[in-house]
Amino acid sequence: MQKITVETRPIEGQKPGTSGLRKKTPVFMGPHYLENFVQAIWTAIGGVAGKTLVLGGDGRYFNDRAAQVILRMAAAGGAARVIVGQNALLSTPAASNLIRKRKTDGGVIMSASHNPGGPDEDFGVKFNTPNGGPAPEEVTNRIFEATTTITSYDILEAQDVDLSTLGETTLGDMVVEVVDPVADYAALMEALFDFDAIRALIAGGFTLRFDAMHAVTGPYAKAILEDILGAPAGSVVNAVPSPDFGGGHPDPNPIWAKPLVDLVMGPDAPDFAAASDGDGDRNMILGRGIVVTPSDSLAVLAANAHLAPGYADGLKGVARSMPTSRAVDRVAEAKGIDCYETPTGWKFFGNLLDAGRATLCGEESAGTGSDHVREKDGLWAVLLWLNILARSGKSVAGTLSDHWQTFGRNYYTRHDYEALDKAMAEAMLDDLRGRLPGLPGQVIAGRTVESADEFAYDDPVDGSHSAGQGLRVHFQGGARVVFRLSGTGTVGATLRVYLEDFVDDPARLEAPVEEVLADIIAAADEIAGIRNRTGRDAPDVKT
Ligand code: VG1
Ligand code: CO
Repeated sequence: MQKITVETRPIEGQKPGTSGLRKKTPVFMGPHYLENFVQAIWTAIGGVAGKTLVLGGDGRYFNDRAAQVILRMAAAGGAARVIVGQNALLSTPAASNLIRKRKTDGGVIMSASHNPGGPDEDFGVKFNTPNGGPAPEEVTNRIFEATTTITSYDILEAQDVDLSTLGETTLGDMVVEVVDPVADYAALMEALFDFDAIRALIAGGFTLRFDAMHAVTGPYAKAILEDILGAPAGSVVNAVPSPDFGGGHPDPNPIWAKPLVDLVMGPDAPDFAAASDGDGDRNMILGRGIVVTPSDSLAVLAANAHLAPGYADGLKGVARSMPTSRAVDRVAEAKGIDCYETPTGWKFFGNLLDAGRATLCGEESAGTGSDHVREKDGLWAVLLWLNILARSGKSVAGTLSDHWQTFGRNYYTRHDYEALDKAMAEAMLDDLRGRLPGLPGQVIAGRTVESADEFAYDDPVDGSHSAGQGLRVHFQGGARVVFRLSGTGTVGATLRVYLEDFVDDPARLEAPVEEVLADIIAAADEIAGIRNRTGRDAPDVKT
């Protein structure tokens, strides 16, 4: 086996976005593309000589091939050991757990998360640091810089490593340790939650359906929900990871998980339903007759987490991304704990979790997690919900009703306009940015603007500053609209419009969301000129 050095040149556009580098699969499969990026990661972390890394991915097309390349490059870089999930599979939270549990020097996760997979769809790579969390901006900036100056990369000339058999092999001088992707993660879940209570709930006839969306969570959900907790076989559907996710988007929202929504709204609704995304870090929670908004889910979990053994001592604090609704803020206030507001993306929660300032974190995009790992965690959220329901004896809908009665309701929706012309979308937001100072005092669609600004974040732990994190307009009475461009898409630009209003009139707590938010939606369109500029009549996705 011989190490070779391959000459290369910088490839444009290898700047990690909200969560790693995501590109069309053919781009990633292009000459030197993956190799350049991986070498840039090695450079950014001071090389991999003598280090131990974790490697796994969500099973999408090219996952298996990319794993072999990354292993050969780790070996060429002198890595001591790489811990790989069997068949190169690891959910993002399971990878985070392994990085922490085995005290490694970080890990490489191959995933484009909720983006579709396949020869013509999306692929992605992200690096997680030794705390198990996504690389912070300082590291992703270094990775990007390295991609702009790269001249060569090192790789071992070798046969493929057998990743289907558990146990240790070697690649050159490097140990490749193939592990069961589920075992350590399942043990962690068992340590956090009252599995006996959930088991008893299910044994008592409580019904559930989990849709793994043909993605990586299937094996985890089957093992935990069916084998360990006793849900009947077939409770977990679409449980076998497939390279193209069955042709759909593994995105747990009312569009891509429509069959699940139809199920809970129909006559055969189970008591509880849930779905997860491509890499298993997101969750969608549903109950009979109800789809739970992710922001509400975060608030409900924060209010009730003490019912789970892992959180019986209460929460140190909570954190949410800026566009996430402020429902959790009300819970934090009632509990007398801190609530942090961060930019979009899980990498901004890492410092708060490490410093013990926050226990629970969440995003409006269906990501919730805690300090048990350093990633959001779909199945964890499902289990916390089940633990809460098992201990409270309430239904999902009843839990929400009671929550709103206590705290009031933050009505919330997000409108996405996908595949917009990038220059047009950027110009639209640039223009709005320029007009923000003039908005306060204006009455738009019947609502008076109270304040308007561009969100920036100063990390309270390391003092780092992140600018340009979304344009926000607050209205008198507590309503709000936020505009930002997605950092995970691979085609043109995606405009995200986040809409929220607060209601505490007990008579208006169960109204249709679109009705309550109608004038905020109209105001958002007027403020940014969305229809005029995009020529679109309606958003592509409403969540
Ligand atoms: C989206 C979500 C964000 C999430 C990110 C990664 O980012 O809005 O909340 O952290 O995806 O999630 P953006 O920049 O497209 O809005 V995942 O599950 O794709 O790792
Ligand atoms: Co994800």
